[in-house]
Amino acid sequence: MRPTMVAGNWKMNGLSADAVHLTQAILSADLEQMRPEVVLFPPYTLLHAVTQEAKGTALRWGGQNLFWEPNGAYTGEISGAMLRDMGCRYVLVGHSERRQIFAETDELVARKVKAALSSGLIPVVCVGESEAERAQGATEQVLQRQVEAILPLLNLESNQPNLIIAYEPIWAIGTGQSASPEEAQTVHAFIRKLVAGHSSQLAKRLILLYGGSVKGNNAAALFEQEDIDGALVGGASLSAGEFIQICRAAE
Ligand code: G2H
Repeated sequence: MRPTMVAGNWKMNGLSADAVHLTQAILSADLEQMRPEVVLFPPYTLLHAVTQEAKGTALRWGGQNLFWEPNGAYTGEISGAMLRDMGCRYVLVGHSERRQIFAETDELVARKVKAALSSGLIPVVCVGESEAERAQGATEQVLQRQVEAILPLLNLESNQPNLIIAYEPIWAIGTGQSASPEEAQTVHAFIRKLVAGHSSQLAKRLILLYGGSVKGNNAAALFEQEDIDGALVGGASLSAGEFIQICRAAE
């Protein structure tokens, strides 16, 4: 059985007091007893507050993005080493908001994944098709392109995958319209098959998260699917009660 993960992507939301309150409320759910790895992705400015609350607990945290250079004259950017310094275990790479709003290409995403890996972070690489691509029947083509761009970075010498993939159909993000469990399963199986083309062993062990309007009331049905190993949660992760409900659904 693969491990499960529930991750909260807070996006550009929250001030220090919100981070303290939300982290404390999540910690009150006794995460040690839960099966999924529970991870928070706060904005950079809140990493310190989350770290202060979560250090020494089962809760993990990560950055929402990183730059590929380790340091230097890159105003406004954050490196993998800086995230490690904040105790991060994970980093999101290639979220569709980064790809769409900040023009991140597959090539840039791959550079970031490489930088994350060499900093000792586990990249959670986001992939997903837009509404228009879906309507054109291009879902598999888009995913193949996005996934193939990062697969050369899989460490084939290890028997544990060095990255996580999150499938987030863009048409389902923040819209309240999640993919149905069956639709998501079909795509997850496709992604796992692409990975199996490089290593069947790693494909079996790869954690594949679903993201896009996951809520307390639809998480369990998604998690029942064979190839869905957890969720990357946006809007619903800003409510401790709802986020905990999603974590419990992954038990
Ligand atoms: C997709 C998801 C979290 P939401 O972006 O990454 O957001 O759950 O709000 O659709």
